[in-house]
Amino acid sequence: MSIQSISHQPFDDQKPGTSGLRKKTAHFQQPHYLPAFIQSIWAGIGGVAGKTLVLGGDGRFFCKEAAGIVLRMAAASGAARVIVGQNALLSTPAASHLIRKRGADGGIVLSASHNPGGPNGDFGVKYNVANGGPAPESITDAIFAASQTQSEYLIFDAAAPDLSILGETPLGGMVVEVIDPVADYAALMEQLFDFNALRALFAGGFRMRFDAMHAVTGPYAKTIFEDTLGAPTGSVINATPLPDFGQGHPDPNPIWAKPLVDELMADDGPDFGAASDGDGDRNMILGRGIYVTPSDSLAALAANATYIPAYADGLKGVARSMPTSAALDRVAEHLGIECHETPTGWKFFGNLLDAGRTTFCGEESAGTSSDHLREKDGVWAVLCWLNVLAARGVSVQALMQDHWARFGRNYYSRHDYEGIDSAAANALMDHLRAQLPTLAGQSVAGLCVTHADEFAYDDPIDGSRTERQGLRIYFEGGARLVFRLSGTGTVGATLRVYMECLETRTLNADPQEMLAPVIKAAEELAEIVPRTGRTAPDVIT
Ligand code: VG1
Ligand code: CO
Repeated sequence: MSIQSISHQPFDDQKPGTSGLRKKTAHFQQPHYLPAFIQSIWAGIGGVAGKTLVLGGDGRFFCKEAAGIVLRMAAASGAARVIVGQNALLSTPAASHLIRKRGADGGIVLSASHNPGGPNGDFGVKYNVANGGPAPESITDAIFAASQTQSEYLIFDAAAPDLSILGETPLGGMVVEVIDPVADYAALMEQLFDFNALRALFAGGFRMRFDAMHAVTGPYAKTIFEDTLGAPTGSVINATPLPDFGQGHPDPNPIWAKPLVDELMADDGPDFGAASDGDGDRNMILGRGIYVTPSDSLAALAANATYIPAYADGLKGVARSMPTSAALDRVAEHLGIECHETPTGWKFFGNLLDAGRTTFCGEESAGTSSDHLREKDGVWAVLCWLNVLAARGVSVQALMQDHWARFGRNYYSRHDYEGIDSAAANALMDHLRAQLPTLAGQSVAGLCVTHADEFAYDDPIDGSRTERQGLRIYFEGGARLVFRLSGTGTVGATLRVYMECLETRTLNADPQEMLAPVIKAAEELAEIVPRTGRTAPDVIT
């Protein structure tokens, strides 16, 4: 066995986006591409020698091969130990928990999250730091800088151990420790929630359907909901992780999880429905006859947190990404706690969580979590809902009606225009940006603009500033419009348009109808149709 040093041309496109580096699978499979990026990670974190890492992925095509490459490279560069999920599986929240529990220096998650997988799909690599959370921008910038000049990587020429077998195996001077990917995470969940109340809930005939979308949460959901809590077999569907996610799109929203939504909308549908994404950090929540938007789910959980044992003493504060609706703000005001507004991407919650300034965090894109780890956590969010429903003895529908009656309803929707021409998308944003200073006081589509700006975030803990995080237009009466370009796509540009309005009287209308004036304002201001050539969004959530 020896260490090989391989030379290559540097790559110029390895800038991590909102959540790691994502590219077409074939792009990642081209010679030297993945190893070059891994070597850049080692450079960006000040070397891997002597360090302990956690490694896993969402089971998508190329994960196992990629895990072998990471292991051989970690060994070649002197890492002490890599803790890896059996068969290279680990959900993103489970990886975050393991990093914290084992005191590891960091971790690598092989996933493109909600993006489709397979030879023609997407692949991705995320790096998490010692607190268990996504690497902050200072580190992703250092990784990118290294990737632009680096022309050599080190790799062990021996094969990595068989990852289907639990236990420790040496690889050079490094230890590869293959662990059960579910056990530690399931034990953590048992500490946070009232599992006896949940067992009683299912024993009483409560019916739930959890769609794992052929992605990584299947084994976690089976173990926790069926084996531990007694939900009937079959409550968890699409539970086996498949390399191509069964040719599906593992994004838990009403478009990609439509069969589940249809089932819950039936008169005799289950009491509760949920789905998770490729790497298990997202969640979608449904009750019989109702879809709960992620923004509302976050607000409702914050309002009911004290029904959950881990949060019985109340929340220290809450945080949401900027495009997430202000429903959370209304709850925070009522509770008298801080509510932080951060840029899109979980990495911006890390400092607030570490400093004890916030307990619950969430994003409109179906991410919700707490200070129990440093990622968003799909199964955790589902357990929160089940625990609250069990403690209050109400349905999802009744809980949300009660919530809106107390706090008002922030009608909310996001319209995505996917794979549009990058130059056209940038021109659209530039055109909008140029209008911002003069919008206040103007009337657009019958709505009066109160103020408009481009969001920049000053981190209250480390003082870092992050600019250009989305264009915001506020209207009289509490309506808001936000525009930003996605940082997770792999083809062209994706324009995201986020709309909300506040209603305190009409609580059960169709969001698209309630938001019609805001949608019209978005089209007028951004000239969406002429500039993108699209007459309708690709995805409406
Ligand atoms: C999207 C979401 C964002 C989320 C990110 C990663 O980013 O909008 O809220 O944090 O995906 O989620 P963007 O830049 O495409 O809007 V995941 O589940 O990939 O880890
Ligand atoms: Co994800």
